[in-house]
Amino acid sequence: MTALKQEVNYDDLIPNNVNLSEDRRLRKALEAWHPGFIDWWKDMGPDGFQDTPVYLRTAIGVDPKGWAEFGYVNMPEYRWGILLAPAEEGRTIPFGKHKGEPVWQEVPGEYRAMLRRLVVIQGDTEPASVEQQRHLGKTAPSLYDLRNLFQVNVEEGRHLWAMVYLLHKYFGKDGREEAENLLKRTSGDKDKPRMLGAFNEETPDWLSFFMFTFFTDRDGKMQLESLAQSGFDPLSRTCRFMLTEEAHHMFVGESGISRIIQRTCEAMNEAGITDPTDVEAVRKLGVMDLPMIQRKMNFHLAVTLDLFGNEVSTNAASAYEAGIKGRYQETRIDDDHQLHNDTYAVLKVVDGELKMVEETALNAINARLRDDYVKDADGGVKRWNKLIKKAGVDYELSLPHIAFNRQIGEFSGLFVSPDGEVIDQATFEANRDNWLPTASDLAYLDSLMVAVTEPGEYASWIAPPKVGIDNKPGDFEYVRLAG
Ligand code: BYC
Repeated sequence: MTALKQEVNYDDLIPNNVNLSEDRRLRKALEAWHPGFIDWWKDMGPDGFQDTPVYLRTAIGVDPKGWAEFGYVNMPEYRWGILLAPAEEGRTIPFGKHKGEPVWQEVPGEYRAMLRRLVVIQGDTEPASVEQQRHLGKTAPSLYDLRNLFQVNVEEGRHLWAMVYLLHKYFGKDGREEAENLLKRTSGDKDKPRMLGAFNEETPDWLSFFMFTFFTDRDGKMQLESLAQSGFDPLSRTCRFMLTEEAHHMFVGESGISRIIQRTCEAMNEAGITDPTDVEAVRKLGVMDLPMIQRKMNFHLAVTLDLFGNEVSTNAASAYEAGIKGRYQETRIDDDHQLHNDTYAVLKVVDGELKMVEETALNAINARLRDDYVKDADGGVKRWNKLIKKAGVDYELSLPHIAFNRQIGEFSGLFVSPDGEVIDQATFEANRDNWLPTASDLAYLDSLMVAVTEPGEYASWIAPPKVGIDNKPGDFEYVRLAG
């Protein structure tokens, strides 16, 4: 398939490659939404850094080779744009009952409600994460990390624009209302919370931030990959371009935790501490002990697995059949992409025990995506363990069992250990402090959260990165705090 090029227009208030200047009605609607977005950004975006020049990457095109440029930007002036990956000539619907038919350029009436719901849920997560990360700028461990936080934030803002574009362009009046509502819900708000559980959790410290970008942004990757398969071509193209940016968010998470682990192991070695579970001794060094990192992993994985919805879901089956939301790497899977005669093994609770049960493949779409996610996340954990081993420290991190501490789906209400053993509530509670972050973990983390603002310097608990952003030298001033 050949890609059709579409120039990016940077003269408009809203940079875009969707010919906004020729679609007066849409342009006016988006320009009317714009001030509300800026107000939301100023009220709910990074607290206290609105007039600070930050060395940011801005998307300036959709060519994989040269899509971004770097420069100092005050965040409210960031060029949030609407950018779709190039259209592929002759693209056909890759799965479901319309498989092989030309992709839709307009919303098919029968799937309108389903599509709108998926776009709204996707859109809701983007501003939610910015809200969750709002206060982290005040305690950044370095200017490098501060800049990465803000990069993630502005790109989540752009992803919100991406969904708002779809709502305005394709869903008429109710799309415009939904776009308004995306700015009205707030993470953690008692009356108007964000739609999905994980996006109402707090992100109070930088370990939480790195865990969030490693685990929860990776759900973003998997969901966007599935939506990028969509037969509704504008959604597919939007998600494909969003994925280009998403990669950096997971890099921030994986490398952030790698740098924390590296610093912990180095400090332990320098001090001659050989027992990684001697938490008191390790904490005296001002670094993050590995058992606490494990407990944080347990928490973040469970919360994120809940984002995949019910393992067995007729919603997901309908979206697949309709050709609206596919599987991870759909076009690379060797089957008929209709799945009427296929099954997929799903771990379920049978008479109080965990057992693999063959489900129809269509109903198991969510379970399969979650399985693909776990494999992807496990790759990162293996890389962390290599670092620990290389440092000569005797400790291994591992992902907890998928049934551990779940609130949504098959395992909700069940008590399961991180090893996957079904237990009773009393046993769970007795072990809670070994398995999930404790009040003392959180207090210790809080005590470590002190901003480091000298270029090239880092907090006691994190190693410097191997290379700078945009290949900048170690003492580069990524954020000009002085003004
Ligand atoms: N919390 O059949 P079910 C990202 C609801 S992250 C609360 O089980 P389905 C990002 C569900 O809405 C990716 N409610 O699930 C990351 C439904 O309610 P209704 C975001 C939940 O529909 C970091 C009911 O339970 N994108 O991009 O098959 C930073 C039964 O639903 C939860 C998407 O998720 C929950 N955890 O699948 C920034 C893609 N889970 O409608 C960004 C779009 C389920 O009956 N969304 N429910 O009232 C979807 O594909 C699907 O809606 C879900 C759920 C995968 C979320």
